[in-house]
Amino acid sequence: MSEIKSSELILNPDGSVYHLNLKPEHIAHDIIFVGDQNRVEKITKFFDSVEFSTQKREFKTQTGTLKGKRITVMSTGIGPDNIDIVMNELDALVNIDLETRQPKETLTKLNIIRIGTSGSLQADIPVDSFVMSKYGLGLDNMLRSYLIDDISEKDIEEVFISQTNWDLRKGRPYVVACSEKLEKFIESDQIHKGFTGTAGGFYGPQGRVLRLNIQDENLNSKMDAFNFNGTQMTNLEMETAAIYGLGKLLGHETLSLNAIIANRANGTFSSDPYKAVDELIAYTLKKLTE
Ligand code: R1P
Repeated sequence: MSEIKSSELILNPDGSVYHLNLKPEHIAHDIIFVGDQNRVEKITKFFDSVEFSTQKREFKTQTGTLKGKRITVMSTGIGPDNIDIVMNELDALVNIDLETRQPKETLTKLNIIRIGTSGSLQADIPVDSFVMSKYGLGLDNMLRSYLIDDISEKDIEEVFISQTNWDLRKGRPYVVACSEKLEKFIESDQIHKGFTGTAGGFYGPQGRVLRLNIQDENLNSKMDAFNFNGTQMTNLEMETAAIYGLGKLLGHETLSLNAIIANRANGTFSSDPYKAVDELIAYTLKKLTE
């Protein structure tokens, strides 16, 4: 195979990948994603040691060890466009030989868990609870740049498009499932299993109206009412479906966990959102190391 050109896989002068500033030896195979760069140290402060730390733009990475397990924690910033960068560059670190610029013959699978924040769409998933996304529903289109027919759940997509009367000029929603392996590892009766919508923006794309009219003012009530064989949409955020989609395409295990900090159904916001996130961090680290 011909080598991947330097305009396509961009490396910094020190050989690290362009946006993440990382070399292969800097990352563990167990990775935690967070959105907020200030959340990285809220996790690594529990580590027994931190061996590596770097940051470029919103992408802050620390790798260390907790109870003998090597873990990398990385902030992705906000949104599916950033997930495209993070997933492709992480994959390049393990599955492309950066010297020869050739894909490796033996592929490495990463385990990636997101610890995020999200707004619930259902009154019975209250603020301060946790949601593990069984499915990600991408409303953002980023993944549509790839060939996704083999990994997307077209039957659920069709029902969503029809029940919400989705205007396809906004692009075609896609649905991708989580890693069953990681789901079994992390699940418990402390965590809701959910169906998570991933929007390409925070305001209009999530049905929030400030000063601008939105294309479908009934979008949120239609999403609340969506029902696929008893499965309802639980929450909305901006990364999960993109992580699941690129994870499946590239061959990595991915799971997204969110602390619910707002409830869009009853208009409430957590009185202490940082506490909810801290509790989800503690829950996840315990599960990863027990
Ligand atoms: C929006 O405020 C951001 O918060 C949520 C959304 O997905 C989006 O990234 O997650 P994080 O707290 O993980 O960033």
